[in-house]
Amino acid sequence: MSYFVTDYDPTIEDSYTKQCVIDDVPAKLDILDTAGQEEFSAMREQYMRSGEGFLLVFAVTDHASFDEMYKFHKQILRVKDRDEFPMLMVGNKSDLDHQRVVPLEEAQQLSRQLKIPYIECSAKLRINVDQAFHELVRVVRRFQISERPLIDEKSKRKGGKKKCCIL
Ligand SMILES: Nc1nc2c(ncn2[C@@H]2O[C@H](COP(=O)(O)OP(=O)(O)OP(=O)(O)O)[C@@H](O)[C@H]2O)c(=O)[nH]1
Ligand SMILES: [Mg+2]
Repeated sequence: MSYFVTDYDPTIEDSYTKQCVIDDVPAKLDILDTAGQEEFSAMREQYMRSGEGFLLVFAVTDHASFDEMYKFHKQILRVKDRDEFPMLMVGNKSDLDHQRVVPLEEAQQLSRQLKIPYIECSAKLRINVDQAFHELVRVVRRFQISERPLIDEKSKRKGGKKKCCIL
């Protein structure tokens, strides 16, 4: 993941694993890089079902890619059947400032509307790439902690045996 590819080679589906320490807590990331092209959109709901957190990435030089953010966000919430879910919107290609067509303010406005954080990065210059992944892990962790009492309540209601959960 630490090299930059200059040719455009459309992704169908790639996966990576990475171990890192985020806020002093080790994390093992299973990263699924999915296709942006419409031809492969049939696979989207499948990976949305299994994902615990999502990076919604567009290019700040391509307004059409930004316009898709709203749709992906909505689709994830629908597939997850939730009002909110861990996601982070990422504006890539921040190095190409002279070709920028999505102003920072426009992206920040959508980020507020969708209630998901926004970060800009450059895969080419390796600016803010790790930060984007780390921030998503923080959002996932916060979400999963906030979900825990709900799970406990459910098992209490069922009147099941007390279980020891090692988390
Ligand atoms: N200048 C610049 N070019 C980039 C950056 N990130 C990607 N590119 C280039 O943009 C093109 C597309 O990059 P990809 O990573 O293949 O784009 P993608 O969104 O994964 O495309 P799909 O796999 O079809 O979804 C390639 O030519 C990359 O070299 C960046 O941060 N800065
Ligand atoms: Mg790709």
